[in-house]
Amino acid sequence: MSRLVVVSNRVAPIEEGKAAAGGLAVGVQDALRKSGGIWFGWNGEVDADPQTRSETKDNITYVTFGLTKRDYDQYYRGFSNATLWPVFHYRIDLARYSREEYEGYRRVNNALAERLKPLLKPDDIIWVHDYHLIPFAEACRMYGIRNRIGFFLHIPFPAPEILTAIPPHNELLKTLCFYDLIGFQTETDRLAFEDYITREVRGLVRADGSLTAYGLNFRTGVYPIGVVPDEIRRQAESYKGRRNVISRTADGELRKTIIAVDRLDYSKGLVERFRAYENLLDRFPEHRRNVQFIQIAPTSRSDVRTYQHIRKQLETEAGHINGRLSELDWTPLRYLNKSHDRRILMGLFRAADIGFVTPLRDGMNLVAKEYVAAQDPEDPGVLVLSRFAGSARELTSALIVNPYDTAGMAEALDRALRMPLQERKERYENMMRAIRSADLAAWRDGFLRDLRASASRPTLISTKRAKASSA
Ligand code: GDG
Repeated sequence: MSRLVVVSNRVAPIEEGKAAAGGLAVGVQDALRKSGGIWFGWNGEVDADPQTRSETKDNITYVTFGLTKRDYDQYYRGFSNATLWPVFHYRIDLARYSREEYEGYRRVNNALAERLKPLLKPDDIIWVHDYHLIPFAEACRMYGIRNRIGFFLHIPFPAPEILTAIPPHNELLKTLCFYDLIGFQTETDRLAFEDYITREVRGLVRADGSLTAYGLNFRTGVYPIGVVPDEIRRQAESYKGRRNVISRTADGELRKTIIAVDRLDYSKGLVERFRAYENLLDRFPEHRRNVQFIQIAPTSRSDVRTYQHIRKQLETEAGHINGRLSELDWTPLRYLNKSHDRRILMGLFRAADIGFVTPLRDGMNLVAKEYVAAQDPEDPGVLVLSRFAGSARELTSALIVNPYDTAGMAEALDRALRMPLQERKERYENMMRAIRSADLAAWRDGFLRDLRASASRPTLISTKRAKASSA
């Protein structure tokens, strides 16, 4: 079997079973372990003189490097996270565009391709992850890399009307078409991409699903990322600390618990969620004192300005709710702005009566699937899920809500709090069927099968030109 080379912005910690390892890291590690290969990406360090490090464990070599401050500012903090992330999540209002940052983004992608080239064998297949690396395949072709290269977009692909807000959208999309296979989380994302290709650049979509645009031939596919349900259930069952977390009412009853876990990001709809919870307590006062809401939201990308703003806004909102509604023996909302061990999270999911997952836009949202997989089949909780999460396409037995509808979300919470056991079980079983049939292994194997089946590309551009554009 040919070796696998994974390229992603960040390389996950090397120690196996590390608490922080999320779904993507587990899936990638697993795929690499099967065929052996390289995981290539940034080590998270910013350094004046960044070094490349290589470490081999069993059949996987981890090749990581640092970024200079300029590369970090332009490629990571700038174009990736201040332009692409907000626009791809439909937040043009939060996006900024700087030509220098875009050039930095292209420069870093070129430099990474140049660094990867000497590590490759002719029959390696290359799997590239996410929006930081859209132009990576084009850069590889410029350096004469002829291997099969596939790309998976973890976040949504926006409608063309939104995408075209990015000034170099056409150039950016052209670079994307250098991949042999482009994978999306949902059919909606894939159709948005096809819409751009057919309407903006008059590309061709053939009956067999292959596409031609900008003189390039490539394929697309839908590969919803999944979880490892049995492992989640084991982790959830092994957590013994829930007694300390779920508080009791004056009568000694366990309080109904609503749980939410997100990276602190404006796409996750946290403010809207807090307001919906407040609306529940105002309109259905019988739940007061009998319910608690635990929101875990570890800080992310804290040096991007819009992230500092959302953090302040949430602190204000949480303070407002607790200040207005708390009693001496009841705190309605517990907002924890720090990360927790994965086993604890899975245990909390199992202990909670409601998983409240309401992003304004999300490629998939693994938390929704994790919450369901962690439940006790004999007494499962209820998932309240935003229609704008990719996972809502599969988890149709959740209570589906619109995160812009505060009153509607409060009503869904009320319904979930009252839902009889039989209905909870039926919904849970339907969702588990969907989770099992599209688990993490299905995502990985489906993508790699299609990538292996695709034809590798000839070198299109001379190495001389590549050197000039990466200088
Ligand atoms: C992107 C896309 C897509 C969260 N807090 C802690 C913690 N987590 C874990 C969760 C989950 C993961 O992080 C978050 O995954 P999500 O899918 O919910 O969201 P993003 O981080 O935005 O991921 C998303 C995903 O890529 C995969 O393709 O689904 O749409 O935006 O696994 O449990 N883990 C630990 N401590 C925490 O405090 N250990």
